[in-house]
Amino acid sequence: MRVLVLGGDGYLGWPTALHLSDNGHEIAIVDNFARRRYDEELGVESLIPIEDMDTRVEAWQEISGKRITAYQGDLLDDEFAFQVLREFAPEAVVHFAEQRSAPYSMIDRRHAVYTQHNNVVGTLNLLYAIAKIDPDIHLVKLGTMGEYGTPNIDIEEGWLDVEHNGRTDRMLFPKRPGSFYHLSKVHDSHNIEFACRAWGLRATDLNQGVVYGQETPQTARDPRLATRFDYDAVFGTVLNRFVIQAVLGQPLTVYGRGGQQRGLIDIRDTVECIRLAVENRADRGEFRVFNQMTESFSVQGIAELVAERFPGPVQIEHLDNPRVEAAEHYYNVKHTGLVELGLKPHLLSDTLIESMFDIVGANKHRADTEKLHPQIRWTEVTEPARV
Ligand code: NAD
Ligand code: USQ
Repeated sequence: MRVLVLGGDGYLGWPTALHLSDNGHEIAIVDNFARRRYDEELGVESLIPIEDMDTRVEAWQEISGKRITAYQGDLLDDEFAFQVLREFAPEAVVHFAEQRSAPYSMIDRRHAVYTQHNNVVGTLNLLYAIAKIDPDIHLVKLGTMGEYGTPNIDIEEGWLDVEHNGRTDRMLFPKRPGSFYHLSKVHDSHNIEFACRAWGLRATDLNQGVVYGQETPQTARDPRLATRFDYDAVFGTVLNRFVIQAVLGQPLTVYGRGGQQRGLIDIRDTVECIRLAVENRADRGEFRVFNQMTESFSVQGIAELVAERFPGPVQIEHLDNPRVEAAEHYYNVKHTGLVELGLKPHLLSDTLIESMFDIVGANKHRADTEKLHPQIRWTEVTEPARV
């Protein structure tokens, strides 16, 4: 299939492009390199060195003999979005191209506005481009488990059968997310569901949990194919952070008591889930939702697991939680849709953590320990003087 990967320079977009290319699909990627600019703004770098896009694409062609077309451009530029869809004529579009950090979206008003504008308007431009150019294109969109929040009932895959005052309906599962970033994904989901209903588009919304890991079979073939690995308090995700903290001999930073629970997924399963969603497309008019996670853990449980596996002493520190989230809560998520399509999950109890210690250990000299400590507090309302 011809698959366009939006956000193809990012942590997940690049390994997904390689995985799909390796599986025989014809791939083009789009990126505006915003993620590399957030690094400059925050004064951090990926722990593992990454190449520029031209070098990555050339290296893949040299190693696999397969070509990936790269477009530089911004989804906020509607003419660009329309032009790429016309030129590449994809059968599926995989959409990763959003600002994805919850703490970044909570820095101040400017960052909240940027996040929602970038994510919601970019997706809206894409919906119009698909509807106008070829409504048969399957949109595979990265959402997040955090859209649901932590309700005191079981979390279904996107939809909920409701009985109210003797009447029943099938409704989008109620959402109660925990940051302006997570809220941008809720707004996207509603816009996409409406476009499926109004224009007969076909879409799969993948509510993905927190991703961990750095290598996939394709990225491991050559250092020039490496994907990024974020460890700082703004973009680093919880398990990746705990691994580098253990390696550096720094305390693991559990926020609050660590009773908050999350769905997790190995990066190798992320790329496979995308392949399964692309190859098994939604019907015209269907807004299909999968919960793209394989296991649930409490944050304290993740810290204890890392401490248990690390071959050395590890200290766990409980910091005042900089976020607003439930200290303890019910969490039971249905996630069978992707398994029914053929996903065979890698579980955290397997050997991945050990291999992460090695990869991270080899690059630990690149870490800036100053960037490990969280500075952004959800309860502070920060209004910069100028936008
Ligand atoms: P990332 O920031 O590494 O990658 C996103 C890419 O999109 C970046 O390369 C960025 O430059 C690009 N981009 C952003 N806005 C753009 C725009 N307007 N036009 C063109 N390109 C743009 O993020 P990631 O970790 O690879 O996440 C990818 C997607 O998966 C995101 O939508 C994120 O919300 C979702 N997700 C990520 C995780 C995770 O743990 N990393 C978990 C659940 C969901
Ligand atoms: N946490 C700690 N200590 C840390 C870092 C995080 O206790 O040092 C806690 C947080 O308080 C939170 C949990 O770990 O309860 C997860 O935090 P995270 O930063 O790993 O994940 P989150 O902010 O939710 O965002 C990440 C990605 C985002 C994606 C989301 C999936 O950055 O793009 O959407 O995971 S989910 O969490 O399922 O919504």
